Amino acid sequence: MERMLSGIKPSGQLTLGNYIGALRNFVKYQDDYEMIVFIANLHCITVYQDPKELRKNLKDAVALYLACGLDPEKAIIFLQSDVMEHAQLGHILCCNTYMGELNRMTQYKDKASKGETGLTAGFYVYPTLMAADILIYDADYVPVGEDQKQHVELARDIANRFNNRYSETFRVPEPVVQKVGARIMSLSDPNKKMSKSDHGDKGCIYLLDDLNVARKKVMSAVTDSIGMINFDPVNQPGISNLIQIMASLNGESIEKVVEKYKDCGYGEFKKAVADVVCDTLSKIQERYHEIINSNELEKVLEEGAKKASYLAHKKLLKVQRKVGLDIFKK
Ligand code: ATP
Ligand code: LTN
Repeated sequence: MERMLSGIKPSGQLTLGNYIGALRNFVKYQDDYEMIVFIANLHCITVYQDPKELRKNLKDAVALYLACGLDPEKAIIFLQSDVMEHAQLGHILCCNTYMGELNRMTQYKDKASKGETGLTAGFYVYPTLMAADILIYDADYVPVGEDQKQHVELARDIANRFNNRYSETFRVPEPVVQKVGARIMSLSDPNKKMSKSDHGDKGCIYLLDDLNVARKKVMSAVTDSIGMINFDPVNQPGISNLIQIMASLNGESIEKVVEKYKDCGYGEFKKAVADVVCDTLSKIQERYHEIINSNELEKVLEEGAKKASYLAHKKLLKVQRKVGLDIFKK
């Protein structure tokens, strides 16, 4: 069976964007692939996190993984920092990556070009740790949102370079970016991605939002004065975003949604979107409340870390041998 791997940073509460762009797909994939999913807590601390809040976000993220339907019987689910080999391989890959490559990574480039101060070295080498996450398990496919594709491409370059330098070692992974829902936008500013680290953004729907709050956010989504339900992300970014949310959650095509609602006013359409969003959230939240205070979370993470460590350790030893770090064979 081919292997698929992905991770989410718990840098805040998980959002509807994370669900549509990532989690929901992981659940589908777990039946057809050997699925490995983890909580990228090491990536998360590349930007300072309040420890208490981070711990809460981590726990909620695992509970939400399960609440959204990830099944520990089918997928390996673990916390990144529980598998030490990620950071160790990260260092070795860092030594096989050029600063020029890291300078070109959009996530870094954007912040650096805005003159943002206080960027950490961890943030700069973030893509090499991500490459380690992927390559250590020989993943065939990496489902990510549009914004992360460049990082998977770098992981491919690093894998090829390493394989050429030290002989065949890593499988070269393919990014998988879905067509609909790869970039859900903020409801208050549809030109900006819905992002969990934009704390206090009224246009961000959190999976654990009170249903009335979520409904209000949809009802006050920024639209336009054109007054027609069209899928036109350039001229009607707000309405197009709502169409995309509706299509993703209902499993319908964009065209079908447009056809169905083309004669509706914006208010009526927003109400229909709010219904679908609230229905999705209420199912997730029901399951979340069942598991958040059970001992299921600890068991899942312990079991997941055991399985992942076994695979990661074997691979790291192989890499260390290739690089010449060992003296005696282990
Ligand atoms: P941050 O604000 O900390 O950058 P984020 O919410 O943007 O976080 P990530 O942790 O970077 O999300 O992403 C986890 C996964 O969810 C990735 O595959 C990412 O592409 C996807 N994702 C995140 N936000 C969206 C979105 N608005 N639309 C679609 N997919 C998204
Ligand atoms: N950088 C990713 C999270 C992430 C990831 C990974 C995704 C860390 N390691 C490995 C896929 C594979 C993000 O910000 N979404």
